[in-house]
Amino acid sequence: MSVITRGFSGRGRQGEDLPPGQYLTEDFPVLSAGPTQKVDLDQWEFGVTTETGQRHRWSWPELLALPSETITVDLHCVTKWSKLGTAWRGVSIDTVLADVESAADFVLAHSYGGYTTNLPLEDLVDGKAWIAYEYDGEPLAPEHGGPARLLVPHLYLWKSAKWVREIQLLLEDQQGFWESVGYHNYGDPWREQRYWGD
Ligand SMILES: Nc1nc2c(c(=O)[nH]1)N[C@H]1C(S)=C(S)[C@@H](COP(=O)(O)O)O[C@H]1N2
Ligand SMILES: [Mo]
Repeated sequence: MSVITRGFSGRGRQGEDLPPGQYLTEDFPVLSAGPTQKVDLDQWEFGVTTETGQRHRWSWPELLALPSETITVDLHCVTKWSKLGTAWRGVSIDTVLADVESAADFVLAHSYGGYTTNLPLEDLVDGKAWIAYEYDGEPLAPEHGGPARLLVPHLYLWKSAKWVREIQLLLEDQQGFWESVGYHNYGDPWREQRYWGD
């Protein structure tokens, strides 16, 4: 299956209409709060845990066996760079949630290395987010979150947790790493939601 996402807002993508305060970049900056994680694929595991403690787990071969999609999306970092038309392959969050029973409205995404970020569950479903493991036709490089990262392109890129390990489903919102130190809880680039109070 192939999905072309033109930007969740429906705007054109050729730079005529960048989110406010953003500039275009051609290269792909690396931004990490800590060291690049090196996760052995034999040990690697991705999980979904529900609010009742039900656990769903995928090994690396199990993740690769799930239906994947190619997606082309624009990236917007809160440090003001935007990169347009990036090409990825990954598994839709809809696919990993297909057999998960939950009444949750919120998610805390956890990464190898301890990074966390929070999102409303509705921002991960209906074709809006992926567990991405290829970039530009190649395995995702470790500095960009390989072997696999969350990709939520309609929000600022700090929501796209690199080295993603787990999606924790929650009945109540729980702030992640940047959200707890002053970054906006939601982070919509088109509304320039960079910091608390924006
Ligand atoms: N695990 C983890 N994920 C993370 C980060 C991080 O520090 N650790 N930084 C976030 C931020 S602030 C940005 S802008 C993007 C950067 O992704 P890139 O390095 O692939 O450009 O990753 C996000 N995901
Ligand atoms: Mo960022």
